[in-house]
Amino acid sequence: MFAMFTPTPADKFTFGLWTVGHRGRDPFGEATREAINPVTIVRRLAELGAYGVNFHDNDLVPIDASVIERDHIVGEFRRALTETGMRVPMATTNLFSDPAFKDGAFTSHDPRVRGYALQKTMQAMDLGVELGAETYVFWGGREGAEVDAAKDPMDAIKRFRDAINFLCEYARDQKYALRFALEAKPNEPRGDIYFASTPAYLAFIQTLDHPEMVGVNPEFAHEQMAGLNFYHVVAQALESGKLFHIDLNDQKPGRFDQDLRFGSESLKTLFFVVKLLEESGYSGPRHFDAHAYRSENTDGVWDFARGCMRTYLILKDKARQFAEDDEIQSLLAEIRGADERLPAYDRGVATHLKGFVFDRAALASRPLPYERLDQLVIELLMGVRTGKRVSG
Ligand code: DIG
Ligand code: MN
Ligand code: MN
Repeated sequence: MFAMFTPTPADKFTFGLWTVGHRGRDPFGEATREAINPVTIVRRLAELGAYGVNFHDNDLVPIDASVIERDHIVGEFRRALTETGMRVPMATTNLFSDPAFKDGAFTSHDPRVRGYALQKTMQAMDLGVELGAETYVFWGGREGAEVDAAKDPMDAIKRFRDAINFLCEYARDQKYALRFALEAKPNEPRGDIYFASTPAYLAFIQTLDHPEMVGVNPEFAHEQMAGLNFYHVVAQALESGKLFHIDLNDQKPGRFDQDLRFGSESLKTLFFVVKLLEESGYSGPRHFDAHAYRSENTDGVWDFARGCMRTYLILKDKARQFAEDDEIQSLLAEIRGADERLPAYDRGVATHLKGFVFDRAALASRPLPYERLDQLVIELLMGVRTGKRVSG
């Protein structure tokens, strides 16, 4: 049974260098773990069955590294990738740690900061492409405000649009086969972050010069912080063809961004997310943007990584059981009925519909056995149903 849930690269699980490399520092305490070298991370994740690693520019190359140091670091990293077969599906820029970005990067009032953010991103795009990245993520950790008197949110949106348009042109000019994925978050580290949720980005993308190049990278914890149903958010991104990447983790509602091990808190919602990803044919990486508890030692970091992948595979098998469960499927058929689509508009259809007499009482009296259905899902997730008809 254990072998069923052992990941392989075919599962396309990825981790950021910053996730398993997280040293446990938080706003109230220093690091509790030693740094783990990127080469070690590549090797250990490969041993665990991961598909790849992602990185911010400065996760790999320190911001003050010389050209010689950079080339050495990148060379060692590339060697580890080659030896292990690990990929780099996604890259991104750290536009949130350096104090220069204290009041934003792309949305800063200061055009010099905005220019530096573009420079840093172009260089990071070059590095990402050099190592094989096909998706480039933008998470605007500092693109926000504490004092709304100071920054016009409409100017912020315009500046962010100018930056993404500029970088799309850079990618086209360089002939990079990159797609961009925008990652939303409602707050933290800023009091409020612009584009607070994934739907906000889905609307924004339509206003860009090259909307076809840009999608979203929803993160469970961030949408949970915004009080949204992540399953619905991912469905909207998928339905609009804009789910270019996904950040999986877990989160308790109403807390700071916990970036918890996948499946450690929200099994039911994450079950539907895994079911959706697998049944929709989403072919992108399953990226765990999460980290071990601060209380863990380095061994615990690898327990964390193993747990993320194992829980995903267990939920994937639960989705199979759900699809094969006769009782669940017959309830779905009953609830959904014929599920036929209404005809598109023409004057005849509209006239007929306007004149039709609906029996409202009959509509209201239709049985909807959601209690039975949801109980079956709970029992499936709790392991007392195995997807086949069972007694009791
Ligand atoms: C935080 O959720 C952000 C950063 O870690 C990174 O820029 C992005 C990529 O997954 N997620
Ligand atoms: Mn997060
Ligand atoms: Mn993220």
